[in-house]
Amino acid sequence: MKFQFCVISLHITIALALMLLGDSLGYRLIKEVLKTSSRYTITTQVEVRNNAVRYKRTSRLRQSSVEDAIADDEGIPAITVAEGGGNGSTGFPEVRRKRVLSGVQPTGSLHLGNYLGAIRQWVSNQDTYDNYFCVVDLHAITAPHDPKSLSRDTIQAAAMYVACGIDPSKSKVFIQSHVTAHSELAWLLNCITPINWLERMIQYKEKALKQGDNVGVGLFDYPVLMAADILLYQADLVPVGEDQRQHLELTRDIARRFNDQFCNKRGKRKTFKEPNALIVKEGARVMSLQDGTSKMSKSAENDFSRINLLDSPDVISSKIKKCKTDLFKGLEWDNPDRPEAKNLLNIYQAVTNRSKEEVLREVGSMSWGTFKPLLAEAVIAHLSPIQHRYREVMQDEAYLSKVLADGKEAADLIADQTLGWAKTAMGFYLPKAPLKLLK
Ligand code: AQP
Repeated sequence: MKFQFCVISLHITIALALMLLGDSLGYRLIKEVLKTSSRYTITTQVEVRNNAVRYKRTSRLRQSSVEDAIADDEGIPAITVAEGGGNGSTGFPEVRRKRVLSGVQPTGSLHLGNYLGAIRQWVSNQDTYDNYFCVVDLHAITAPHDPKSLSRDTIQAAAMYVACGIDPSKSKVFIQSHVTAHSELAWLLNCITPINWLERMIQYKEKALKQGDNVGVGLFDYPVLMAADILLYQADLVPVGEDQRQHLELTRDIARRFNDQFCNKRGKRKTFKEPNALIVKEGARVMSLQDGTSKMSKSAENDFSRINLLDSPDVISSKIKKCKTDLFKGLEWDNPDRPEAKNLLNIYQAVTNRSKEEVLREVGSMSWGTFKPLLAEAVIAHLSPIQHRYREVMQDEAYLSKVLADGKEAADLIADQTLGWAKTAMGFYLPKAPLKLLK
């Protein structure tokens, strides 16, 4: 702060000198300084809590926070407080880590594909990024759903994130519908997204075909809600598999269109950051146990097509025993005629944490009959500590509620701010009453 004050004073001195010399640059410089200083002077009190910075507002204009810099793509460094109170004891902002946003739909019990393709990778990147992981329950209702199971599936998914190793002291865990800005921003983005952009979405076409006559507008609009999820947090990176890549591209297009349409004046801050894909590891796509060419999925009718993370050892053994195989001898990875062999080897490699070469050396010459029990044993051993931790988390209701409440609070902070920027940029008349102070 002292430093800023000195810089501002110096600018004013130079500007006054230039004004005395009759130079219009002096006026412009004074204007710039006033503009810059207003950004800092409306912030009166900084507090760090739950790894988030909060600013008590003294102005109703907008909450000046470190996030201002994030959306400010004009060479201003993106800053925020890092985990554990930022740069030591002061708790003042430092250069922020790249932010990641991701989620899983509570459309049923989470399976090995969700874990190996998504959650496990979130866990391993947990110390590298600033993470926001949500259970995307608003997405879950884009297909016909059973109200009786939605809330159970939602809380179970949240507990499963923690059981799989998401550490709430490092990553924010929350439920999408608890942060109302998601729906609100989705509506704003709906109004600027051309229909033909959505008509091109492959996932919509595939899912609509599966749903038959019962296709709701929500399914069509799914990618816009996903864009809102990502853009609200000014996410830098979004972990995506091949199937979600088109949706991320659409998110970037929507962000660019919005910025071009509403933030095109010189010097005006862009509302949204264009996110990039965080490439998911090769081999992380887990295929159905009944068909090595289609992905393992929660909504597939046949429960024997997937291994649910909560399946008992007996169920896992039986599913692997009955999974589809082929008539070839031995096991191999790269034969295009053997998608099932590739899939099961991928799973074995992932749950044993070995290299391809090690796996091939161990099991390459095995028959299916020898390999299947070995695979079942490895999957059971890998999932056993996760299932144990899951039961602990589910039994500790107070803990889980606190995790979700803290996650919501942290998410609200950023989401409301972005939503405010979006509404301002679109020309909404915002409430004039002073905003409630953040506790
Ligand atoms: N089979 C899979 N292999 C690798 N990754 C997968 N993911 C899902 N299935 C696999 C990844 O899990 C994350 C969350 O997915 P989701 O539940 O939000 O949606 P989804 O991709 O549509 O998953 P499902 O299981 O197929 O759900 P339903 O049946 O409801 O549509 C994503 O990162 C996804 O890539």
